[in-house]
Amino acid sequence: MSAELSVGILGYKFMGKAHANALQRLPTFFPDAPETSLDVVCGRDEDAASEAAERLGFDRVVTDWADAIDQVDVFYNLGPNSVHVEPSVYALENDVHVLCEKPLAPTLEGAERMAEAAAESDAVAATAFNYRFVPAIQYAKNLIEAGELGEIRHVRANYLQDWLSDPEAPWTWRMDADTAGSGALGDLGAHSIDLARFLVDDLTSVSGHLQTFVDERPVPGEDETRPVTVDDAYSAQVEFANGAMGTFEATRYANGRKNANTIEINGSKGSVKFDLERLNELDVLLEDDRGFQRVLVTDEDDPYVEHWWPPGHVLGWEHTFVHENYEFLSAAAAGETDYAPGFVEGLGVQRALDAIERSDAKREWVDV
Ligand code: 4PW
Repeated sequence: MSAELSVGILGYKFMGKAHANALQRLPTFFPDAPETSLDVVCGRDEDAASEAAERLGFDRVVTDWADAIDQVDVFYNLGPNSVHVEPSVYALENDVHVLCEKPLAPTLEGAERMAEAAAESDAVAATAFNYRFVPAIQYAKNLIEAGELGEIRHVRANYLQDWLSDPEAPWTWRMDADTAGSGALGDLGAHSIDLARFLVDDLTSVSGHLQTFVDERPVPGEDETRPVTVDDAYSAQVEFANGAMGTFEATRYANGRKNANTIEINGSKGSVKFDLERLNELDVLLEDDRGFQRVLVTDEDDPYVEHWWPPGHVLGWEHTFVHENYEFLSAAAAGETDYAPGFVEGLGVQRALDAIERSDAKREWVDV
């Protein structure tokens, strides 16, 4: 492998743009990050992929994912969930590093195959849980690990959006069970569950509830509708390994909520509250406080902040991807196969997603 890591991406829309932007920011803001060359975009539609390659700063295009993987050091799997398994396994079998978007796979079996391939590979596997890399979330983690909140008792995690509340909003692959696996549960709940596992502990049992509000949606540009075969919303009660209890919810129908990814953790000595829509802040209550104090997490000694701007010069959503890519590429260059969040963590979340669906189907508590 050359000193420069060549990168190939599968999927060049929303997540392609987010990761390409991150890769381009790294040399300026994280000069110790491994050097990369933006090599190849993979897509079945050659014209669309060529347009994306030019816009995102990649050199060339291939239409077959195996060809792309054969030619690069690092493979970014940013396509729909149904294309996460085979290309990621193929890359890991060929010792090509992989960063795969979440949820890891449409099914638990798929995620298990991916985690097995990662365990047997010399390459580094990452699951793209970008919200771990928000400075305020890392600040919360440091407080929890230092025992500042005491024994953790409650976790309350919501991820609320409203882009489907109009029943005429168009059908997309995210509404198809074969392509996506699940709906709001996997797309949004995966983030909440990962944050809870990162900050608190593993989930051991769950009571889940799923709901689909609109059963079919219009197909853009065609005079037909297609069925919605995933959940529009979920909620879950959760038991953690350390004895804490949790309540989780995600929906695409919370009118007025655009990207409200929130988590609140209450311990025996203190609490923290985070809201992605105010991602530079963390509400903190410590032992002697009478109320929450709003901490602006933009000081130079706050996680990742020294790479950016002076205090108060706030960061945005896209910076989470820069931090994530910095950590992943650094681990890839160093061959750190125990990188987290890896496929082990992706599988851990997938087990919880699967348990929530099983619980809903049985209408009873189940073990994760
Ligand atoms: O992180 C979120 C995703 O999981 C994003 O902000 C948008 O909603 C895109 O997919 C989901």
